[in-house]
Amino acid sequence: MKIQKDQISDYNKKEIEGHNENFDFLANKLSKQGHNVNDIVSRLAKFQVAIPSWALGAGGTRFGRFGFYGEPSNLEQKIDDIGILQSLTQTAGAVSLHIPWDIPSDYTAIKEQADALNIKFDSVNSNTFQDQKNAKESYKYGSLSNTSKAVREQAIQHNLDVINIGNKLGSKSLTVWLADGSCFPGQNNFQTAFQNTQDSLIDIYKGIPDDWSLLIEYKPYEPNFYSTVIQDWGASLMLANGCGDKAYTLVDLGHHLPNSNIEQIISILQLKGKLGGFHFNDSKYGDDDLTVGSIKPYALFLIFNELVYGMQNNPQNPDLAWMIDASHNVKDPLEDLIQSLEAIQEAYAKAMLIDQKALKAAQMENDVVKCQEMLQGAYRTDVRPLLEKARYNSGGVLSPINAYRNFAVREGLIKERGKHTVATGL
Ligand code: RM4
Ligand code: MN
Ligand code: MN
Repeated sequence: MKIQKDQISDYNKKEIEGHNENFDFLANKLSKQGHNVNDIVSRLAKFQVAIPSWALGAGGTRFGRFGFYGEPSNLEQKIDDIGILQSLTQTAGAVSLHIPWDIPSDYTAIKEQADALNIKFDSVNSNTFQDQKNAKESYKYGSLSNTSKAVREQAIQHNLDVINIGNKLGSKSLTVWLADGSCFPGQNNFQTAFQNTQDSLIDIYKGIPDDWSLLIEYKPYEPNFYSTVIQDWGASLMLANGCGDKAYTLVDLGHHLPNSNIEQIISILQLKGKLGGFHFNDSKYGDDDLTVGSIKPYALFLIFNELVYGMQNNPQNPDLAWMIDASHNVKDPLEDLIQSLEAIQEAYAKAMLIDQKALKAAQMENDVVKCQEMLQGAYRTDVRPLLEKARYNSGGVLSPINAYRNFAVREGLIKERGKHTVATGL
């Protein structure tokens, strides 16, 4: 199913008047405050977020999985779904593949399909947290950290294979997330597990092409509940430094213990030129993988404040790999992704309203109240007309969720694919 250009322009006609009114009012106000509104809108239009190939079906929990009708059952259909997101939002210009869940069968065909939909191949993700059919060795007791050399070698080889696949598609980074760790005290020797992981990552790093990055993701617990080998950003940074210049830390918003100051972590990683990628989601307790901005929108805004500061002041970082990493049971995955994309853009737009120079001046004077007023002033601004304008200028729709429902996209997908399809993934 494809959304046609004239469907979009017909739809926008219904909403353009209301949009223009809201936009003019806001643009006028912001210009008076000294903001360059056109610049903000064009930055928003450029900001593209990768969609993970595993988020297009219904997510499961360890207690069950409730399917969603019309799910994509192969990679081509997943790319089609991202094409729908891209037509509506003009923000979902990339896909991030998880291997082996989504190995292309015909590389040329899949590249052509993605090109036609204006979708790039972002970071490729390896998977050594599940055993694959017919695999010789098992990852039950870890992969890159395993006490067995044969297991480590199999896991290293898998990562090298993933680089190879990404290379054929035009990806520029490999993301490694490990489930390695232990469930019980005494099960592992922490030092041996860490050292094995470092050595394995160095072997993988040797296979990273010159214009690629190796992104190392951390997570404090789950599926191992006593210890995780790469438990936090410090461990990830140490491992990245141990590999070399092309290795970076990847921050997943859900991978922190409650109340961690994520924006501070991001800020320091940027200062050191070691922030390589980002997984957006939201959570109340752990790695809940909920819709971005659904629980803690102010925290998301504070994170973007640091990211905007970093974009302006820390050229030592590579272009970040932005990705949504969320999936769950209760929403239509495409509507959910639209909401996440909107929340990301909203936080970004608000962060761009902070006058960084004035903030710095207030900080120099230790004017704590003024600093807070500046942050919260930006946060309280309803920036949605700016997002609409960015989408509209790029050929998207003014209100993606409404348009999605108005075009009866899910119904169309069910007609095309049937009800009981199941997507690959968790
Ligand atoms: C992990 C982590 C990884 C993702 C898997 C599916 O918790 O967030 O990034 O690849 O889940
Ligand atoms: Mn993640
Ligand atoms: Mn996660």
